Amino acid sequence: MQENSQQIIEKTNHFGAHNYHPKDVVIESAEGALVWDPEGRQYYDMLSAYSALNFGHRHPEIIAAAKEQLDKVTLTSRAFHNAVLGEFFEKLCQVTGKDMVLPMNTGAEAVETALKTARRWGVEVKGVANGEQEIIVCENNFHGRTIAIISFSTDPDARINYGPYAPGFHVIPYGDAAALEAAITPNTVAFLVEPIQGEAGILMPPEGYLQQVREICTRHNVLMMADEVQTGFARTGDMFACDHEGVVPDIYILGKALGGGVMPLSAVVANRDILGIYTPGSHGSTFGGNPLACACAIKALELLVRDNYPQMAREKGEYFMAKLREINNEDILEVRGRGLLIGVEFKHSAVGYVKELIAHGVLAKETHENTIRFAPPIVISYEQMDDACNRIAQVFSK
Ligand code: IF1
Repeated sequence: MQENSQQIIEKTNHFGAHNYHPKDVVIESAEGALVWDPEGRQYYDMLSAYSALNFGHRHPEIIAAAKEQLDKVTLTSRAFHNAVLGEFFEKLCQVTGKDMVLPMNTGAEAVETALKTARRWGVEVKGVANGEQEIIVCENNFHGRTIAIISFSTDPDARINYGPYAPGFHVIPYGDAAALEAAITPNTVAFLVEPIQGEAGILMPPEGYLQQVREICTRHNVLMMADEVQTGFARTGDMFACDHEGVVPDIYILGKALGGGVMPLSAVVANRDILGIYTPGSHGSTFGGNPLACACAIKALELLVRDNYPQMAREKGEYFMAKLREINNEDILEVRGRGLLIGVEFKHSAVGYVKELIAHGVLAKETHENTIRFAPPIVISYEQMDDACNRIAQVFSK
């Protein structure tokens, strides 16, 4: 039976837990930067599954790689080797400049893996007593939804009534290097940080912050763990957002776009002196590193370099941001961002605008009420950006 959007929404709301409050749009099919609903209405996807769709919907070469793998083998188990895992590791090491990869599935799992890595490294390499390890994190962070991660969230919606909370985390203000220095103790094993805070409203730290963090972490033998789940893989106009300050973290936490927008795939990437702490049985995942996800990732990593996605995002981002800045609306406080991760902050709630944008064929979402995030697939064309910006201007000028 062919259902219309309203019927689909009602069914979804009836049978599904209400841990989301989606906008009234049903996506039935998609290609590149465009999506369509069951009634055939067309929209620009300006959210890109929070940067998981950097390559656009159904990039033809990623789909071809997935189809080829579908006809061979999709899942083995880490009890055996699979024919594509090694190649995926090698390619990810080339792109990150690191030695070793530990694959998982979701961003939250990669963050959990980084936390476990740091705790174990803290005992086995740094010499901290087990149970005494401390990890420093930032206010307004977003790192995922697991118990450990929400234990150090400062967002009441994300953590309320999920206690008891995991100990061993210390929260400091974001963008404040002095606060990091002051929070470090002999038991500190790691500092977990987003190079740009996404969920907090596309917040860029003060220029030089990441370099200061790097210097402080090195001086205190504390692991710098960059959560590049959302910012990684060209989104911000560099391969990684840390590149903007020429900073190399000890640990990259990666996800979202890594699976090419087709499969969930995440990873912790670091050098041997850190990831070398793992021994058989100490960590793992049924689907982590499965052949289908790896085949998608191998192609995605290849495209990133071959087609120079960082440069694409940088140039398109500048173009898009300039167009947004031309829009005349006294209620716009700021247009900010880097590459194609852009936030438009209003003096008041942006929820009404989001609704209007959708009615005008532009899918976007507010973050923290007042800021609208624009993060189209990096493959969006200039013509499409022009058209989308005209629609956005129409809405914002009202
Ligand atoms: C949702 C936000 C974005 C992330 C960073 C880890 C994860 C995320 C920096 C976890 C995930 C997502 C999750 C998604 C909404 C989205 C989001 F608004 F909630 F904050 F992108 F900005 N580190 N971010 O941004 O990755 O386990 O989800 O694969 O609905 O929770 P995951």
